[in-house]
Amino acid sequence: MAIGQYGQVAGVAARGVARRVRAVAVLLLALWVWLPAATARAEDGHDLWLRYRALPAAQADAGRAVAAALAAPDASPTQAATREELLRGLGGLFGGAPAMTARIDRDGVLVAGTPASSPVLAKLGLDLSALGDEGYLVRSLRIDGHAATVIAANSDIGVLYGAFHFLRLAQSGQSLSGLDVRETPKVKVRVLNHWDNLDRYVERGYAGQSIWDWHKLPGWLDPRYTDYARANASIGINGTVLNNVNTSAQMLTPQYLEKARALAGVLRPYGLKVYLSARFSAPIEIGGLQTADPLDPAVRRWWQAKADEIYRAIPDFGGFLVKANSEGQPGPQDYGRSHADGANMLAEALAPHGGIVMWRAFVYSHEEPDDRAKQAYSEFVPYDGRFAANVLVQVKNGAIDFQPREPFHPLFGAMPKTPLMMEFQITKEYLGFATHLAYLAPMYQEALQADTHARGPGSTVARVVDGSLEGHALTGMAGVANIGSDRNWSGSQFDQANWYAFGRLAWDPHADAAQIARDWTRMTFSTDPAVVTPIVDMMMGSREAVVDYMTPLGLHHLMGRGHHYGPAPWVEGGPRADWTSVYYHRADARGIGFDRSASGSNAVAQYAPAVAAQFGDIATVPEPFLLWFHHVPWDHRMASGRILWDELVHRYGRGVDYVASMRRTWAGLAGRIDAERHAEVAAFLAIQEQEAQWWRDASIAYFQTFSKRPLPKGEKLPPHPLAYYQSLQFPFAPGDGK
Ligand code: GCV
Repeated sequence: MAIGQYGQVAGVAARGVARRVRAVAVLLLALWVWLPAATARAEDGHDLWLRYRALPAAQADAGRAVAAALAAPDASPTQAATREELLRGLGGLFGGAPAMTARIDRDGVLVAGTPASSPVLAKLGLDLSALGDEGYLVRSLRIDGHAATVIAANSDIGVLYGAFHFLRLAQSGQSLSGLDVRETPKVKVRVLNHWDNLDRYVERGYAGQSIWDWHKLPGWLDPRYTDYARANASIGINGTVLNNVNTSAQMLTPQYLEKARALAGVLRPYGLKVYLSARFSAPIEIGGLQTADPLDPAVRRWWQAKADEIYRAIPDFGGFLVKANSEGQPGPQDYGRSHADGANMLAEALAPHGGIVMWRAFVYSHEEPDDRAKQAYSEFVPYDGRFAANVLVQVKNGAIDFQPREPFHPLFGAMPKTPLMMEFQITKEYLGFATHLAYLAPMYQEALQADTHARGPGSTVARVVDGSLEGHALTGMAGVANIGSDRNWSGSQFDQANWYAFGRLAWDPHADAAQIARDWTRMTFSTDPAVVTPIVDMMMGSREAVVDYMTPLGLHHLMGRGHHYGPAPWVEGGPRADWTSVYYHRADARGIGFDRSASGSNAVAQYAPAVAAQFGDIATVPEPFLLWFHHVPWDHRMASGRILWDELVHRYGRGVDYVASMRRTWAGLAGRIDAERHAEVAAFLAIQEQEAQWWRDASIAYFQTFSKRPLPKGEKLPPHPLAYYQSLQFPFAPGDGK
């Protein structure tokens, strides 16, 4: 191009640029005027289930009549938070906040407080003795001849929980008259476990970065921390472990303890205690000692001094969570000591301050070639009764690792002298990451309602966890958080339901998954039955669909290596056999499945005799666990009348079909759900359908090389040869362990 020409072109370009700049300026001005209004209406899921959008007129009128005025103290931070939440919630729902009052001189006063904080409640003399320090009651009654509602408890936190209960009733469109609610938590320690690293990377996290902005702490307290605390308090969660179980010792340095102190200050008014994951080798890494041997006096002194230091900064510190001698983490076995030795050393350091140790039973040894499913039991049962009184042993729901379906962990019921806390995974490491709609409460409920038979029929896992089976007062439930920096907190709208359901089940492990789904849907989307019913139906079958299209009939651990994304039943080789897929499915020309019966690894023997007999016999094992416990011939006749191979193929397809049906249901809700959230869910469901199909096709292509059988009539062949599925690589899939 000649220079003159260039100049001419440049001149034209310059005029074009000027025109574009003017156009952009006009657009920006328009946006400046329009955006505030638009964003005020935006529904991107950031408000979680605490949206407090205006109720339909009739419900709002009825609500206003019940809570026209509010008598609630605000002398303590928790009281202030309670009052603020009630004003915010009732104001949003009823179209105007109630007036504040100190007297009951009319109908429709909502009274919230303790006998110590509220003169009205002190005069009423309600019997609160059975409520403990976190329970509450919500009751409609008459005070001085006026209709009133009271939210009463023995502690400020109890009142806050009660306020959230009242708001839930209002928000989910339930009647606010004739109330007589009495609630106490059935589990004492109800905690989230964040697998968040100090560089904000979240292991197995699919919702962005860690919400803890460590670098800016303690100077900057992101308002999100308060919203996080509100959301947790609304479902009764009372603790949070801030850092990953695969932790750096840095967390225990003064620099980071100062940051944790700042977070504790924000979370405290909402009843959330801060806990930390502790690296067992910290005395060496940050303490300058030569050893971390739990029986070494210098090591014990180091932990005691560390505990004293932490409690000086955080007087209500909850305690430590420890992953030891598991997946390369240091632990007491490095010194020939036991898990009890390690846990008790930390327990001793925390005990004078009232802290606890949550010692994880997720262990499987590098040296031990035994069935991985058996190892935690083998390592822990001999120490039953040897743990200090302030130790909870934290046990995953199943013996392998948060698979879409696992039988309950055989440790439940096998350590009667030790309080065992449940560990569920809320983040969906093995259930499709953020994009697959899988409501996990039915999975949690399945584990909790499983009968260990430890003390005869009715010895459910829930009764082990709530302490009622063996009379333990220290009880707990942990959920591996799915929370991150994404606007919608959990990576998807529906993953919020799993956070919500975890909290509700930690409060009451006997609660019902469908009821929880109804409450969540009413609060999150709409109280309209035309919306609630299809959404709840869709949610309730969603986890089973994932089981179907990923790991039907008891198959497990068949996902991509390392990142765990997508199907890879062909994974073999590498550092250890029990990190491969072939170790778990054991497909061959004869059949498929892991023989854990008496003729195989005999893992069934770790269950109580009645359960072992049921699981150990191919004729009585429930079909959902068939291939977990047995190696089954391809032509084994199933309850449906199909042979095993045909049944497998059928289940894969059934899972895909379910996702297609969820897409149709969701499409039918267009216009009834705000456009932004509707579009996001629709897009994610489309991804889920593609990926479900991928799981089905890849799995069938692979297993057919063993079964050597045709697909049943009407079933479509995978569109690609096996080599295609095997060639797919995902080096940047999120959440991988580092
Ligand atoms: C935090 C599985 C996960 C790991 C996790 C581990 C655990 O193995 O893949 O990322 O590590 O469980 O629970 O400790």
